[in-house]
Amino acid sequence: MIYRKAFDLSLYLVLDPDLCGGPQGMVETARLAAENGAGVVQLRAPGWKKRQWLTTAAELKAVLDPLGVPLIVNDHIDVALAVDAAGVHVGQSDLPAAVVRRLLGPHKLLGLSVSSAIELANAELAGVDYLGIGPVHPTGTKPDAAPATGLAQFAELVRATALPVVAIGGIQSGNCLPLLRAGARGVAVVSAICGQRDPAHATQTLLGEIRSVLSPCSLKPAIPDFCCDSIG
Ligand code: TZP
Ligand code: MG
Repeated sequence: MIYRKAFDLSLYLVLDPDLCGGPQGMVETARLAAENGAGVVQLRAPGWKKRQWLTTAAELKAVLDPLGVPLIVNDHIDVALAVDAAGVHVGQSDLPAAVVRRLLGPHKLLGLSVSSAIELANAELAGVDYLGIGPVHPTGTKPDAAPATGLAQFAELVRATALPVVAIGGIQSGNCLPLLRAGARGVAVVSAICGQRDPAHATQTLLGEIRSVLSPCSLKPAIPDFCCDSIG
């Protein structure tokens, strides 16, 4: 499956090992979210050793592949390639996007985090498929996050790029709509799903809100290449 041709950013789950209660909790949370409509799952575990990344990435891929949900690996292109993940997501202090694209080849997804107008202006966007912009709201999940953009600056950043944007940071059911109306193609959440008592229900609630704004063609289509975000 060449996910780069069709990917659904509408609800993008970023996993957190602490909130999920460890690797097995991450796999279970990913399964519940994917079964209930999350369009992308990212493995993110800043404190982990590489062997743990590899093991959990392989387990996640085994769960997500049959559901047709792409697995994105945060930061570690070697792990992504080793398990044949759908793609990689990098931030401002990781390998540059152009280097990652060269190593990844043309078919895998590549996401880039941006938190300000300066970062966006300086970003090398060739080969990048989507931007994660945030934190939009203050978040306790990422202690080293940049200051929150707020809605108005987020909207400006979305207007300043032609790439599809997923909003991240402090997003939960009840505050998705203004971000989508500002042009976000979807929302990325950690704590709104990870560590929730009922991740399946949390996923459904978020998707209900998202679907009230996004057109059906922004959502995962029955025919994969028909109307998701796509390139070429
Ligand atoms: N990048 C920017 S904010 C953030 C990341 C990974 C954490 C978002 O977590 P939450 O719990 O959805 O606010
Ligand atoms: Mg990073």
